[in-house]
Amino acid sequence: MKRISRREAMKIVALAGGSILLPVGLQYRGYAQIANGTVAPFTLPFRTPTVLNPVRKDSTTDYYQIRMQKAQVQILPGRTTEVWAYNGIFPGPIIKQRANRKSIVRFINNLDENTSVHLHGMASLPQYDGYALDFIPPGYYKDYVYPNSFAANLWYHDHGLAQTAQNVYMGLAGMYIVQDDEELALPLPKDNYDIPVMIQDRQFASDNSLIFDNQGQTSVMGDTILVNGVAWPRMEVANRKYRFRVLNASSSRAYRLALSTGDALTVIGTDAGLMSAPVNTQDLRLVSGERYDIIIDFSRYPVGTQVELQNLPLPNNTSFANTDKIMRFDVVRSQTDNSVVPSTLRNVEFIPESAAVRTRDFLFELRNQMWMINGNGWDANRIDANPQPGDVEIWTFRNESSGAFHPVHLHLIKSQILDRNGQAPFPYERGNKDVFYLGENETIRLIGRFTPSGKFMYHCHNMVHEDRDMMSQFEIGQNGINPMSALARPLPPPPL
Ligand SMILES: [Cu+2]
Repeated sequence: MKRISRREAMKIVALAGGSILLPVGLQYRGYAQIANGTVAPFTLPFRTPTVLNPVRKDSTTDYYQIRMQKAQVQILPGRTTEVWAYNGIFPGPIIKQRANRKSIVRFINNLDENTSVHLHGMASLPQYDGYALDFIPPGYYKDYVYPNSFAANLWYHDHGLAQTAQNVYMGLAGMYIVQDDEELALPLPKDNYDIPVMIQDRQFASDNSLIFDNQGQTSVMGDTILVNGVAWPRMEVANRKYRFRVLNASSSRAYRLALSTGDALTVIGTDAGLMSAPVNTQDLRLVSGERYDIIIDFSRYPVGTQVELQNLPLPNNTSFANTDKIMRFDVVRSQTDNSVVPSTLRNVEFIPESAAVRTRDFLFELRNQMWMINGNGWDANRIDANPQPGDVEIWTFRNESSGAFHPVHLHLIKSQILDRNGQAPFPYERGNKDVFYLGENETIRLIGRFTPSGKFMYHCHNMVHEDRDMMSQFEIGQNGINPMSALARPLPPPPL
């Protein structure tokens, strides 16, 4: 944690016009907006990212274009911060799409880095899944095809081999929301009361530039919590229900969300869509890549109440002065609320254990200073699991260490947790998911149906671990589409 000397503190006070009295020797962080590199929690207004409009539409498809570029953005008071951003905004624009309408998204690389774009949670064909070696080099573009086959809260982010952590940290992440008629027909909070919440942690230098420090290939843990790119925002709300689509888009940090009032959060959806029924929970933990759809009912509070969204402690999360806070809701007005959280949300098919034709075991561990799965690192020429199309399998993930947790992510398929250390999963985890919190000394078993055919990655979603080298691949069936079969092309592109 950064501390400043008395002399530096006096200099800051002088720069601020001498109007702020700072107790001598007090750590400045959290006290006032007085310097670059910091801001007091709950002083900046909440905002949501821009929704991207398609360049054009036809009867089946919406066509989008996103340029990856360096940009200077205002994150903290004072100097701007250089980011590597989709369309130059941080975080990237939100894409909202209807289920079963196709998207074609052209990503243009105007950065100096290799990139690869993964739409996390989408059942994409292998050549559009953001395979780690399927680079869009600087000066190239690639058109990704997305089927949008089911409603869920997804996100697109960089997946370039060995540089995912830094590319995402510098800004390459955005949300992608797919909705279907069934979900839209539910009386849940909508429009201005349906809010995306992307949580990330960052560390800033005194000139407000981003510091990327992976602590010797272990984890990136920032001291500043950003929600939709704003440090610890303050959101004015009405005393009614809101829906929050929460995504942990941090490189490494996990969160354990809770309300300062001690009241329950109502979970209505997991990574891959709505749950069968809402679940109330006092707190909720989520690792990098995980999404939870939650309802907070502010009608419990009189106008004038301030409710903090807190981040409770978790092992192997590095704590700083204000990393126990995420954002604050200020109940500022009363309003009638016609929204309802139905007791049945969706018919989620739970696959019975008896349907599984095979079990596979995966050990996630640090070996010889490398993050490994079953003793192996990444090798594009090696396949570590080969289910046949339509097979139901049980995969067991083991973490025998107390020194790290691992967010395990499977591409392509959605699956369900059977148990964790032999116990039922948390009630709020009982839905379709694609990222699994594999905690310290935990063993989890999940069940999923592997279809359709093709070669896809699975890996730790602590992006520092993923980069070195906790990533492998499965292949469903034989002779599926090669992930490298739709390579990026040099600029300029033809019209979309
Ligand atoms: Cu890991």
